[in-house]
Amino acid sequence: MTLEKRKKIEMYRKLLEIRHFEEKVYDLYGQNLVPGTIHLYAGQEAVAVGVCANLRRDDYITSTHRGHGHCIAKGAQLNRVMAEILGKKTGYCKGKGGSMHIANFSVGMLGATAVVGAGLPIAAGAGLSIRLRKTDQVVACFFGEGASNQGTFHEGINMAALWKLPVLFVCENNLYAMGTRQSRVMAIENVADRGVAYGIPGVVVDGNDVMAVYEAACEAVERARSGKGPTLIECKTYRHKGHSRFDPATYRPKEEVEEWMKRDPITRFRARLLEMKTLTEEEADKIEQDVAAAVEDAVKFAVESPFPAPEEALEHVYI
Ligand SMILES: Cc1ncc(C[n+]2csc(CCOP(=O)(O)OP(=O)(O)O)c2C)c(N)n1
Repeated sequence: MTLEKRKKIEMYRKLLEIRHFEEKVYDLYGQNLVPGTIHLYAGQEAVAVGVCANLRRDDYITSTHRGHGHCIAKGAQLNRVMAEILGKKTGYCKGKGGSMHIANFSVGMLGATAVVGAGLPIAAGAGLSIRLRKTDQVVACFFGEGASNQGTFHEGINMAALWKLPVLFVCENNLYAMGTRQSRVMAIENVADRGVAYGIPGVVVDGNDVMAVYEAACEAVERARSGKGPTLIECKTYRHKGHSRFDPATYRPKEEVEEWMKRDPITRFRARLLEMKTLTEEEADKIEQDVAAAVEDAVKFAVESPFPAPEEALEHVYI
């Protein structure tokens, strides 16, 4: 299957948006402008971009604590995501969600969550709502390999499989859950192998190859939209930074980090686009410059936006 040129360029731009965005968030955190902590998505961009490039605006996603990239890939505006992370009133949740609880229903982003594994039953629930409303929407549910050891993984996938709900369960296997290597807590190498226990397809893809992710998700979306039920897609990937902003990630061997850095999803996709003559060097550079400028604008917008007033503290929240 070949991807048309426009789609590939759009995906390249989105990958860059997420990378530049995350680098800025890292810096802003260092300047003490970000409340709480942050979990950066740099290195894993091809997963969110490859999956979301198959989704319509009215499709849904559920996210994790590492959710900035999911939000941007699903079509959220950089300005308002950045403002939310900085706790500003102009953010998608009026500054009250922040990095780990950002949601934006207008683009189908059902929410980030600090509770590991919480997205799976939520995605099954959204899938059930689609079934009851008789639409042809789908849900993509992102989670880590650590989350796949939670009971919610079993509960969510089991019900979705039983009722053939239109859900893509997308495991982002970045090898570590905080500082714990997968091999210390799981007897199997591939989370996708667990699909068989629920009677659904489980596929492993190179999560640092945006086209491979796109193609796997394309098949899973077709399956979901046509009423055949969920697919479990495991994307093998790697985060560039530590688990959170506080984590220097010294538990990862230097050679392993170097090896994965060579497989950076953006460098690889750029090389492929040049090789396929989809873009020239100049065109690729221009896209990156435009993205860098858009991210700068988002920072300016967020920094200059006001905080919510103290008397608004209890508005728009569940109490
Ligand atoms: C229910 C629950 N248990 C434990 C934690 C603490 N915790 C936060 S992130 C994390 C690791 C999650 O790993 P994974 O699901 O692989 O996602 P990754 O951070 O690698 O993206 C843990 C254990 C939590 N937030 N929620």
